[in-house]
Amino acid sequence: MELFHAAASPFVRKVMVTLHETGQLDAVKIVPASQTPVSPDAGNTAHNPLGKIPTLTRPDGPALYDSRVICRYLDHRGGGKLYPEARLWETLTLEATADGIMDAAVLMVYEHRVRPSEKVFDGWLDGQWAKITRALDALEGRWMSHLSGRLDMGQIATACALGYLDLRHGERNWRAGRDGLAAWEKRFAERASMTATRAEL
Ligand SMILES: N[C@@H](CCC(=O)N[C@@H](CS)C(=O)NCC(=O)O)C(=O)O
Repeated sequence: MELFHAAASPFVRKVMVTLHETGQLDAVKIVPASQTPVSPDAGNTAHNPLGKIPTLTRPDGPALYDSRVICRYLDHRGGGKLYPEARLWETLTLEATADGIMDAAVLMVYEHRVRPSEKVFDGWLDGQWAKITRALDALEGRWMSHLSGRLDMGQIATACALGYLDLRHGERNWRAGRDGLAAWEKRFAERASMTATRAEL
């Protein structure tokens, strides 16, 4: 299998952490890909019409995307422990919450990197950050017990989302007033799967 990859992408990191945690790193060849909405990667779009990463090609079927599909596929292939039946809907909702943080955080980066500076819309940036703060407050207020349970995909996605906030929006200090989430992230970041996939500024 081939994984279209960029180290800084939090969505790609979800896949990489899943490969680590399920012992399948050797099953995947990394293919570097770099794109934005206005400059797609031709190799990637040949498999994924949306032009986003991660994309996973397979010898026995069409390419898979997006990160939620790929992670679920890899978990199924690797033994099926990361989406426990007993708390499936909670796990999927937590993963969706984390993915939503990533979506908003990535769009904020594109707003500065991709849009011409005279067209940057501060109100829209504020709206994206407001989504992130509401989601972080929900994590701190409602999800700590789930986060502290057995490893699942919701936890992996949350850790990747928080890691991306540190990477790209560190100055906004997401930890302020969220001691429980900050302490959880500190512990989770020590996992070998997380240290092996950390991107540098
Ligand atoms: N929902 C997708 C989001 C993936 C995504 O937004 N990836 C970014 C990189 S972090 C990308 O490829 N952006 C290029 C684009 O939007 O055209 C997933 O979970 O995989």
